Amino acid sequence: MPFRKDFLWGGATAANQCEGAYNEGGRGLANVDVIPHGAQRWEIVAGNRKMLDFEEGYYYPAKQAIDMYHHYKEDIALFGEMGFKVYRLSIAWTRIFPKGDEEEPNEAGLQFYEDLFRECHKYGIEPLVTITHFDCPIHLIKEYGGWRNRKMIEFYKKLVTVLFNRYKGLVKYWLTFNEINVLLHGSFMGAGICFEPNEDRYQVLYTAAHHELVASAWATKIAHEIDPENKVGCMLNAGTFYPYTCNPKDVFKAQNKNRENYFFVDVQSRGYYPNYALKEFERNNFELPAKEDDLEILRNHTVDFISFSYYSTKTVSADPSVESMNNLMKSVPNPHLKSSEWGWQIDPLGLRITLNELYDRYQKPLFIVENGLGAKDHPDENGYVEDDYRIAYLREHIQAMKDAVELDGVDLMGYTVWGPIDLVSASTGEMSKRYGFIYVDRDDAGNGTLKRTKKKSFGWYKKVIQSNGEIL
Ligand code: BGP
Repeated sequence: MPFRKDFLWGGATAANQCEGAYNEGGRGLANVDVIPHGAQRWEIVAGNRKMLDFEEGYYYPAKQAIDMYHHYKEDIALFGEMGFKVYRLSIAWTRIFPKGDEEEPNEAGLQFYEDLFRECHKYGIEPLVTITHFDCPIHLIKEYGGWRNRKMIEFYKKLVTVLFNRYKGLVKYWLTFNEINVLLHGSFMGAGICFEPNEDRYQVLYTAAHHELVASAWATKIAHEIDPENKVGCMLNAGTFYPYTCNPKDVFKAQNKNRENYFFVDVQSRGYYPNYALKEFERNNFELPAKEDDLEILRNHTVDFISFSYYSTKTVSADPSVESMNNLMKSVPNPHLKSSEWGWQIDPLGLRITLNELYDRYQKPLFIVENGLGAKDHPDENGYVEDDYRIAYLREHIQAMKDAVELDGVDLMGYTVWGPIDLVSASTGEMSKRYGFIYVDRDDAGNGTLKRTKKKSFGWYKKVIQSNGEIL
């Protein structure tokens, strides 16, 4: 049997991509609410165009999303029916602290998640909670500049202390920051950063990174103090960079690109800044804004496990004439791989490679907390979707992870498919980029009944879980 008996099969969502109800239960406004669908989206996500409130003429998909705020009982029942062992979800910071710097938390928000966690436990589902999944209260951005400001560490510490106390006994798996490395690319979405004209972006980004890394270590410390049962993980947007050719220049470039990502986990898992990063800081005249006991906190409070999202590998070339595709991270199209309808390349063996790289490097349990295929679905008149393409994608990826466990000895705790129920896409704001086992009747402009319908993949994944990955 390749997988542990207690292997955590399930699915993953993020508050802003599914909850909706943006102004209910005393919730405040967050960066993720004011990122519209459409041509402007990427500029805003990246922090190049400031939009800190709703503006006329734009559609904001997070406002209603799939309205899970009001449908969570129905949705969790469906996850239970599939046999989920774990459900990864995120807390909307602004439900707990609507502005972010209040003295007291918002009871309605705390109660909402308590009810939701209790609902999970009814079905034997363990919640896995992402403390921040791309969300930052707008007030903290307007007032303090988001994660560029050291004060964010204190606000975050306050948030996590409230969460760990309130949900003691209900939640034991926590992730500190979703895809922490995304702050380098989607800086407004990842860290609430809007760039000022002509400022030194390197300084801003690595200052914010330091603040998040220290906040993450504090969270680990506080989690363990409040409940020694708590297990805290970091979360990386992973996918190994391949060299485009065997030219050593390409290989070296790939090594450097990998380090740009592993940098975060190096600190979170080993507890100190690696030499290659210190040298890079020096070359960029960047002085680490480490104060007080930062370095000690980092060293003494490393994560218990390493989680990551995996959609694809990336490819780099040292030759500037070789063109890249411009996704979240630039990548040269890999001629050996097919692509999804959104140009994301499909590489199941790359998952096995990534698992091995991470395990070799850190020797800590791994958790794949996102993987899946975003595709256009075509429901029949009853809303039923025959999504064999999605089943094929997942089957190949699960086989690759099985190989990593069975043949390579990687220690893997679990696997949560991204978007087990259709939800809003983070990169495009579309509904039509669907990942789910459950179809949601809603389109890119916000029309639809929100009715939930099981797709073909629903029954397939149920069998995968039932057989602990034996039947694919
Ligand atoms: C990851 C994010 C998720 C999710 C996923 C799929 O980067 O953590 O929030 O959305 O990617 O991406 P997309 O929604 O753009 O297809």
